[in-house]
Amino acid sequence: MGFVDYNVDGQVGIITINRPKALNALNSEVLKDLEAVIDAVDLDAIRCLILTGAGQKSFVAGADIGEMSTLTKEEGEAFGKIGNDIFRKIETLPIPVIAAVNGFALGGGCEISMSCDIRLCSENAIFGQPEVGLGITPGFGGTQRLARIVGPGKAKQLIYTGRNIKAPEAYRIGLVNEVYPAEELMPQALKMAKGIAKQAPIAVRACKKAINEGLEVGMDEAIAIEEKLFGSCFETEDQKYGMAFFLDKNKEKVKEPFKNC
Ligand code: DAK
Repeated sequence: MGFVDYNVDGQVGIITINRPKALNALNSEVLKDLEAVIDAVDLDAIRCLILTGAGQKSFVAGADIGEMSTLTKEEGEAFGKIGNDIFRKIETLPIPVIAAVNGFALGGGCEISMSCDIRLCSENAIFGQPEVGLGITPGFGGTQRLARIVGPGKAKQLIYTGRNIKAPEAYRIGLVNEVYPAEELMPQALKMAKGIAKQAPIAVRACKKAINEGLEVGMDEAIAIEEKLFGSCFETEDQKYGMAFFLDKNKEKVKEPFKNC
């Protein structure tokens, strides 16, 4: 599809933003294609997604500055809403999404990576929210998600100064989970995604929901959310099989794949 490719490897879906001439910057067309690809993911078959950028140099170099430069206030708000709705869709997808950040993740690029559950990056990755240098605020959730991931102090420092950071610093402040040599990034992302896909899917989905929804509320409510989701796993085929397998003393037995029911 246009600016966004979609490939399947077993139970893992790989979404690639493919506009390398503009370092995969997000214009309206890219956002439209991205939404269509996400909407078309077969959630009965796919258990984990990887989001990456085409080429060796950039994950996503931000929202398209050329397109944004002539927006009116109303158009700017509308553009922000399109991006925010898609990023929120990624964040709340029932299955986990891993961002494989292969280079620049600036502005909207850093923001889309933060709407994913896990960020892995290459050694040449560069993260930043340079918007204040362009006369705007981060508009795709950057002020909110960066503060939640690295804490308000670090987030404010990065956003107010517009300073870009390299992979080791992103790792040190907890913005990325792991850093790999460029050629190992996709194999490692795939290995992690397949490892997730092997777990009981109902339980993995419940964990994502519990963590995301629990972070939005106070601890009492959060624990109640966890209790409900914990309870929802019982009587599923996967729970019965997973526990029966553990309790079976026959150590020769090989674990069957979970059935997602
Ligand atoms: N937009 C459009 N084109 C871009 C781009 C971008 N963000 N980033 C790079 N490109 C294009 C360049 O214009 C160039 O195109 P040609 O000249 O070849 O046609 C091509 O990609 C290659 O880029 P460079 O020649 O600049 O490559 P370099 O290696 O020299 O530099 C760079 C790479 C990533 C350091 C540099 O390209 C750069 O600084 N890019 C801009 C990075 C940036 O500032 N990103 C943040 C954008 S602001 C909101 C909604 C959303 C947002 C804000 C508000 N609301 C409406 C509420 C989000 C804002 C942003 O993301």
